[in-house]
Amino acid sequence: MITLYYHRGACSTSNHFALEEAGVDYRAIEVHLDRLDDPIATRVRELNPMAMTPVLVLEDGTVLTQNAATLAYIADLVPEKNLLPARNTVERAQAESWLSFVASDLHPTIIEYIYKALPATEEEKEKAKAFYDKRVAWRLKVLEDRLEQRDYVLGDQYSVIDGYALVVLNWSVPAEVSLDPYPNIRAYMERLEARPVIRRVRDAEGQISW
Ligand SMILES: N[C@@H](CCC(=O)N[C@@H](CS)C(=O)NCC(=O)O)C(=O)O
Repeated sequence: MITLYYHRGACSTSNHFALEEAGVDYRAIEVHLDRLDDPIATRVRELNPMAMTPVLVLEDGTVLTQNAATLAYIADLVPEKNLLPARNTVERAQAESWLSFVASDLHPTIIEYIYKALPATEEEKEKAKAFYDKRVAWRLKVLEDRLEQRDYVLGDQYSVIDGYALVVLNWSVPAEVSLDPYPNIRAYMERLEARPVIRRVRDAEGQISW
């Protein structure tokens, strides 16, 4: 049976919808990640180094995270229900573009709007800054750990994920986030920048000045 760890009303509820639509055997366990000593929260933090929901645990113990992956996985369990178009079709690529739109554009932008754009007192601004300092550091640490024994995110082989990660990591400059505490990330960026293809694209696009 699949286990879903979710937080009520959070993005993980979309996985709850998907499992229910799919009609597969599952159990859904609510978690409050802000409760530091709570055993379920501790378990989810162990399962997912991002300390976020959704977390799916498959029958064989495999852990899946990230909505774009978990929702696609659930949809593919029941192709006859058409929760996503079939893999290796143009329709699937178009659907994944919408899935990514929700996961990486709509979702984080609305969350950030809540924290950053609404009028805030000095105290609230400081709280938001502290919130983001922790959030950025946590994400960088996840990548730092991932790169401990790997040259690239997926292992020995460069993938499109690395080019994407490099562009986002370059934004640490305008974000004024120092990457000094992350030696694996620094070495990774240097490795990527040294790739002939990336050098060619850099030359073609011209130097960035932030
Ligand atoms: N990129 C992640 C984002 C997951 C996410 O933002 N989860 C939120 C709930 S909507 C969460 O667990 N937040 C807890 C926290 O930030 O401490 C995904 O798509 O799964």
